[in-house]
Amino acid sequence: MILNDTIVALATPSGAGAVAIVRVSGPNAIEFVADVFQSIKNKDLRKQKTHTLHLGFIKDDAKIIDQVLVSLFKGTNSYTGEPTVEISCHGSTFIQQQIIQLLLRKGCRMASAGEFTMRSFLNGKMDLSQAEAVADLIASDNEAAHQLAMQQMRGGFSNEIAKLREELLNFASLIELELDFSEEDVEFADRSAFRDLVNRIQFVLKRLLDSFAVGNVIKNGIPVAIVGEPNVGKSTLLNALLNEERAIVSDIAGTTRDTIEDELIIEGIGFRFIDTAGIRETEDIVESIGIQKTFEKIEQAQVVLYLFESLKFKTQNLEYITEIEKVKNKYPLKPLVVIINKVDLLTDEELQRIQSQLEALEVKLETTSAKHKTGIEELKNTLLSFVNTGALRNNETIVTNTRHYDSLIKALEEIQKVQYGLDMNISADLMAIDIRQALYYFGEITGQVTNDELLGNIFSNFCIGK
Ligand SMILES: Nc1nc2c(ncn2[C@@H]2O[C@H](COP(=O)(O)OP(=O)(O)OP(=O)(O)O)[C@@H](O)[C@H]2O)c(=O)[nH]1
Ligand SMILES: [Mg+2]
Repeated sequence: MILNDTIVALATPSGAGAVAIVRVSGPNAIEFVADVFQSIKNKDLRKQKTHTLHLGFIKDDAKIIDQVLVSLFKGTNSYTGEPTVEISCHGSTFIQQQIIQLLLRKGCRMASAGEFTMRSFLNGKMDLSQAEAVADLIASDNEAAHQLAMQQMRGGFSNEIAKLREELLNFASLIELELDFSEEDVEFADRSAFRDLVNRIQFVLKRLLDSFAVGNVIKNGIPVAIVGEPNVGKSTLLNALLNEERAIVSDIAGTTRDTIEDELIIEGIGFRFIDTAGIRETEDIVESIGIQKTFEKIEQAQVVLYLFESLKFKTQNLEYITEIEKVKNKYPLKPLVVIINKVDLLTDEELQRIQSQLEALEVKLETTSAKHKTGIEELKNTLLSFVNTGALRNNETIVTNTRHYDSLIKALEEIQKVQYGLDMNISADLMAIDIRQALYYFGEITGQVTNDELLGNIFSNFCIGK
């Protein structure tokens, strides 16, 4: 990791805007900018206090490039933990490029993706999971995802891990001390207190691992597949949910051939609805490819909305009940909502009869008229009931990051080995190895244990300028 040079990048999105910010960070940030900056009050930037603003011109020798406002962050008082200057210029792409080119000629280097945040981490301004939360924060596009990223950035989850790691480290040193005195057969590490800690760690790790299901869902949205026979109103339902004419609707069976996806945020939770080709036997090659895709989408979905057409239920025979059961048995583990659509075509008596007949089935049942937009709000509430948002509301720590999840699993495996060792009364030297391993995985999360490859992976996912 090279930290001793000065980097520059555009911090605002590329393209034209009202203003743009060029960010410079590194040991020579202030000198390099001072060289090209002419204050309107003839101030020398090098002599100004930290956290001050200065109006002036960026000049390339005699040529004025732009009138700008410069913010100064001196010493370690900045996002990156090193001297930083932010130049707010007019947002033309030409001006942005001219300023960046000028600073590159002065000796800056173009920042790589995420390098500002990586420096922040390397300079101890934040731990690794907080740095990762910065990327999540920038990417968050709904209330819940935003709240999670914010919580992680404030250190919610790494504090907990860091504390447990500390306690475990204490025991590790005591047990290693025993090794030095192995001749004397002493126990420095109180085994019952240690047992206690190991239990507590397992409890916390399991809770964090469980929370990943929620975290993942919040971050990526919940995929919901809308499936059923042709013409039952799947595309009409998608449109009703989105409140927009997203998919083509017609009374011709087999209208939808490719899957159509769109996202809707319900009470802060993102749902990704997938309208699919109606399932039926068909000779049509294109349609059958679409149907094949429908089955794939069902596999990937976290919730399946299975639509039936109300007309099917008009007759008194109970054939449709077997059909619903078939669907239920086909995907026993998928949260399933059976929807009777086109209820506007039923009389009230018919609807009541059907509802009471279906009660025994123990499936989540909704009745809708996609065409007239009735039952849609109830359906949204049912969808929300699948998401355990309790943890979110209670401000519990939630894991959203796959890397953290992997490290937590490995840490849990190692801790279980330690537990086993305790139960089996194994020797201190063997136990010490397992504890060290567990400590390693804890450290991976907060960044106490890192390597260049890991850091490269994490920060390359950032945008340049962050
Ligand atoms: N009366 C009534 N008609 C509906 C309702 N929902 C959909 N329809 C009609 O049913 C026909 C089929 O609707 P689509 O939404 O295209 O059905 P689909 O399930 O997407 O059909 P495929 O894409 O062919 O599988 C259209 O003529 C819709 O206007 C409803 O709630 N009530
Ligand atoms: Mg359709």
